[in-house]
Amino acid sequence: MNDRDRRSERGTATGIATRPKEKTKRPALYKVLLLNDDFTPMEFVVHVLERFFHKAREEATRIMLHVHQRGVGVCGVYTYEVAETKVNQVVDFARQNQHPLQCTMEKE
Ligand code: TYC
Repeated sequence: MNDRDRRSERGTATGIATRPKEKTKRPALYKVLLLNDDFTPMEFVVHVLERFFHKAREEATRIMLHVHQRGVGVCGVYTYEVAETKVNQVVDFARQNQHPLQCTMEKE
């Protein structure tokens, strides 16, 4: 315990507020990635990007074509739990529709 803590306990602190010692850290961010495959219809991928990533049709189409041509692409960047939820929603929705679409996350 330091002098300031002792003064504070006795109630004789001078009332100068100090910042808490612990720094508030920004949360780690994760990229949600879509992977290309030969079977999932392009229109389904565009729909996924609209529905789960709130992309407008033009942006959704641009991302889908990028993944189609390059093999992988970023749908969005989120904190861990949000990214994990998006990945699960996409994979579940793809399976429900019998498409092999793959979605993963990666630390930024
Ligand atoms: N390659 C698919 C096709 O030609 C389209 C596609 C795009 C699939 C992006 C998955 O993440 C994907 N029908």
